[in-house]
Amino acid sequence: MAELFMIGGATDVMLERLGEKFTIHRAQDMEDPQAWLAANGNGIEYVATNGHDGVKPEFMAAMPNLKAISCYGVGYDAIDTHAARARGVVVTHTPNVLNAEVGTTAVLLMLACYRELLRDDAYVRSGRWETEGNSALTRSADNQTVGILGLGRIGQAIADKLAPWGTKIVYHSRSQKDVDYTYYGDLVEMARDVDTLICITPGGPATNKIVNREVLDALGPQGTLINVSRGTVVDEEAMIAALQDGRLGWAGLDVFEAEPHVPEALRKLNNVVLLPHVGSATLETRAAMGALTVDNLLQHLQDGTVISPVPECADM
Ligand code: NAP
Ligand code: 8YV
Repeated sequence: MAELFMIGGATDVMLERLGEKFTIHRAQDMEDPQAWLAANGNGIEYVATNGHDGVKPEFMAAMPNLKAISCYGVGYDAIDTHAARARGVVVTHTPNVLNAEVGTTAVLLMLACYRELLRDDAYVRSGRWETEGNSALTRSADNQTVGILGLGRIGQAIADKLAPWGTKIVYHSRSQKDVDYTYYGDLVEMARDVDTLICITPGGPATNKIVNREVLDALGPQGTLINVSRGTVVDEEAMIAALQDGRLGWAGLDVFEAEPHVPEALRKLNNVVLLPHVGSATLETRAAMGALTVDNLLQHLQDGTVISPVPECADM
C-alpha cells in the first residue's frame, strides 16, 4: 500500500475509496503533524489536501519522496505549485465539476442583495409586518449590467445563469476572451459602468486586493459587490469603510481575508449578505469534487498520469 498524508477533511466515500489503495495518515488525528512528518515523512508519496489548507512549505520539505498532491477544490493558491513542480511533484485540482454550483451561489448572493432577502425575512420574523405594514420596496435584479472579474470556467457559468434575468454581461481579465461580451482592459472603468461587480478570479499575489478603494468608489453607492473568489481579491478594510459610508451600496460575500474570521464591523452591517465559504458546498457537488480528487490519486498510483493537473503542472 502506498502512503498518503491527508490534510483537512474528506467525505466517507473518499476515505473508503482511498483506503483500498493507500495507508492514510490524517493530519487532523495527529497531535503534532510536523513532528510526525519529521519521523515518517520519508514514506509519504501522496498528499490529499484542499484549497484552504494547501500544503505548508515545511510539510513539503519533510516529504522528500512525494509524487503527487491532489487538491479538493479548483483554487489552489495555498499550494506552492512552482516549488512542487521543481521537485517533480505533480499537483491536481477539481476544475469544472463545481462551475454550476459556484455560479448558483454568486446569483443567490446577488438576488439576496437586490431583493433585501435578509431584511425582509427579519421583518416577517419580528412581527413588524403585522404592526407596521408592508416593508420598504427593493431594487429589481432584472436588466442589470454585471461586470465579471475573471471570465473563466466559473465566470462563464455565472454569466449563463444570469441570462434569464436579462443581464448585460461585461468582463475584465488579463486577456480578452473569444466571447461576445464587452471586454474592459481596465477594472476601474468597468466598475464605473456596471451595477454589480462579481469577483471570480483565483487568489494569490497577482489578484491581491485588486478590488481596491478606487474600484469600490467607481462601483459607487448604487453598486453591488459579489465576491465568490477569494477574500484576498478585495481590500476588505476599504470595502467595510465604503459600505459603512454609503460609498458602496451592497455586498454579497462568500469569502473573506482571514477565514473563518469575519471582522465584527462587517458582521454588523445591514447592507451585506454573508456566507461561510459555501460556494461549492452541496452534497452533490462535493461528491463530484471528492471523486475527482480521489481519481487523480488512483490514476497516478496506477500509471503515473493524472486527470486534472493545475496549469503549471500540465506538461509533467
Ligand atoms: P479559471 O477558469 O482559471 O478562471 C479564472 C479567470 O480569472 C480567468 O478568466 C483569468 O483570465 C482571470 N484572471 C486570472 N488572474 C487574473 C488577474 N490577475 N486579473 C484579472 N483576471 C485574472 O478558474 P475557475 O475554475 O473559474 O475558478 C476561479 C476561482 O474561483 C478559483 O481559483 C477559486 O479561487 C474560486 N472559487 C471559489 C469557490 C467558493 O467556494 N467560493 C469555489 C470554487 C472556486 P486571464 O488569465 O486572462 O486573466
Ligand atoms: C472549496 C473552493 O470550499 O474550489 C475552490 O477553490 O474554494 C471551494 O470549492 C474548497 O476548496 C474546499 O476545501
